[in-house]
Order: sequence, then C-alpha cells, then structure tokens
Amino acid sequence: MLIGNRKDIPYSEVTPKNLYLNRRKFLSSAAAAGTAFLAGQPITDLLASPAQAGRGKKLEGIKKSSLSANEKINPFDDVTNYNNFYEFGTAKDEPAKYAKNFKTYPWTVKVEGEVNKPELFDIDTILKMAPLEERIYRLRCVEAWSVVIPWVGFSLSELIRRVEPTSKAKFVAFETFFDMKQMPRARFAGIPFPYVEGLRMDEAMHPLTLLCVGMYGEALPNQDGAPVRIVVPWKYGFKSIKSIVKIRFQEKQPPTTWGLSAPNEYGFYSNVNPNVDHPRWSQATERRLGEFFKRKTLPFNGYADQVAQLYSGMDLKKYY
Ligand SMILES: Nc1nc2c(c(=O)[nH]1)N[C@H]1C(S)=C(S)[C@@H](COP(=O)(O)O)O[C@H]1N2
Ligand SMILES: [Mo]
Repeated sequence: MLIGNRKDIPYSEVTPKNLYLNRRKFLSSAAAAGTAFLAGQPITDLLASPAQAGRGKKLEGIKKSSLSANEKINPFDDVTNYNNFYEFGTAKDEPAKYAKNFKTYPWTVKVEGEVNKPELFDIDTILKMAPLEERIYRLRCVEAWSVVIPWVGFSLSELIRRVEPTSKAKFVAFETFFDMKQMPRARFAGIPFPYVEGLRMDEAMHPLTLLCVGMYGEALPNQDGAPVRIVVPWKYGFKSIKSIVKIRFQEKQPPTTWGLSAPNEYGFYSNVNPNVDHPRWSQATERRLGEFFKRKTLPFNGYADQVAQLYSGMDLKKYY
C-alpha cells in the first residue's frame, strides 16, 4: 500500500505474484548451493532470504472450526515471505527478513477504556483464554491480492466478554507495538506509527472476527504479527492489525493509520467491495497468491451471508 504519488513502488508490487514467488524459490536454492558475495556482502542478505528456517512453536489442542472456508490453502513458505508489515519495511519480502529478531515474549496486551474490568493480559493468559480453533480464512489485500491461511485463535468476543464493556463502548481501538530500535525501517514507511486500527463494537463481537495467535498449527511467525493479531476476513487486509499491545473501548470512532495517511483512499469500514474501487486499484478482481489468472472479488470477500446484515441500511459507497 502506498500513499499519494510515491514512485518507489516495490518490485513485489509490479511483478506477477507467481514470477515473484519463483524468483524467491530460485534465490533460496541458489543460496543453498553456495553463498555468493557482492561488494563483500552476501547476496542472500541483500535479497529476500526465506523465513522457513525457524518454524514456530507447535500449538496444542487445536480444534477444527465450522467457520472455515473450503478452499485450497496457500503454502506456508509463500505467505510468510509475502507480507505487509510496514514497521519492518514496505517491500513484501522485508518483514520476513527484518522481523526475525523481533522480541515477542514476554508480551502483554492492555485492555482499557469503557469496560468494567480493565486488565493487562499476559500472552500466556490469552493463549489459555478459550479453546484454540483452526479457521481457514481468505484474506484480501486492498492491493488486489489474496491468500488462504489456516489461522489459529478464537473469536475476539471471548476476550471482550471477559472485560465487560459498558454501554458507552461503541467502538474498539487497537494499537500495534512500536519501537524504532527494533523497527528501524519504520522510518522510511511514510505512515505514522504506532499502527492503529478500529472496529465498530458489533464487528468486533462478530464470531468471524478472530483473535489470532497462530497459523499452520504453530505460533504466529513474527512477520505475520506475533504474538497476537486480529483477522477480520470480510475487510481489506489492513484492518487485520498485527502484534497488538493495546485494545481500547470507546464511544467515538477511533482513527486508523491508513485513514490518517490518505483519508480519501481508506475508509473506516473498508469492507471488501468489488463495486467500490480504490483510487489506484480496481477492486473488481484479485490475484490469489501463487496463481496466474485473476479471480472475481466477492462482496465482503465471500462472507456476505454472515456479515452483510451488520451494514443493512448503510450506503456502502459513502461508508467505504
Ligand atoms: N501493525 C501492522 N499491521 C498490519 C499491517 C502493517 O503494516 N502493520 N499491514 C496490514 C496489511 S495491509 C495486510 S494485507 C495484512 C497482511 O497480513 P499477512 O502479512 O499476515 O498476510 O496485515 C495488516 N496488518
Ligand atoms: Mo493489505
């Protein structure tokens, strides 16, 4: 995602995804065959190095979910080397490289605002809060690519019920961890940090809204938002905020990072909608990561049956 008239479009955004992925596979096999050096620096350091080296901790006792999409899952190595996590760089292959040493333990999430029981939750407490489920969801980025991932977690509503929101809680604001020392590339991202997002209360309480702690049966890789993120599958990917440290309940609609950066391009709702184009990307079609032919984008990313009623009576062109 880029702002305004920036011209430094990452290589990954102008290259068909299958070519991009093949290039990456070629590079990793070249790296295995022997390290090449360029100006004294290993070439593999300058280019994308695959992140599969340290696979995450296995999560135990995961149940299947009836909310899963019946679709082919993208390979782990592909989705964990093609990320948006601007704190660790704006090119798709940068988060895998530069989030490697991101410290995600110990970790706490502060839950505050319009609730009867504000609490500072430890990540270990969150992991035991509710039975872990595998949810196979489509995630559709506003840049018109999509992935299918077996996420692990439970409905965010499980955490929300624990803190007892008051009647004034109309919105939920989320905030990502931020530390320039661990995230030096954030300096060049062109958006304000910490990254913030928000949901309306009924969206946050919807069973599809996942508090996510893992994927592919393992703890979340750093580049995918370790140790805890949300996944809101009917909205554009940027709503699915990563590495959360704060959740605040409030009466007013909270600001969002992309809304602050380019208000005419990114609305608060950002429901996937093939009929409302982004100024710079048609939203009518999308490319599934690893595929060549484009697919038609579905209203609410294919989750209309479950979520369309949340927006009945709203003009979705106005509330984009
Ligand atoms: N903190 C933070 N969260 C973020 C982003 C980001 O840059 N920073 N990028 C978003 C965007 S644009 C997308 S498409 C998804 C990508 O999730 P994935 O890399 O796990 O596929 O994360 C979202 N969450
Ligand atoms: Mo995105």
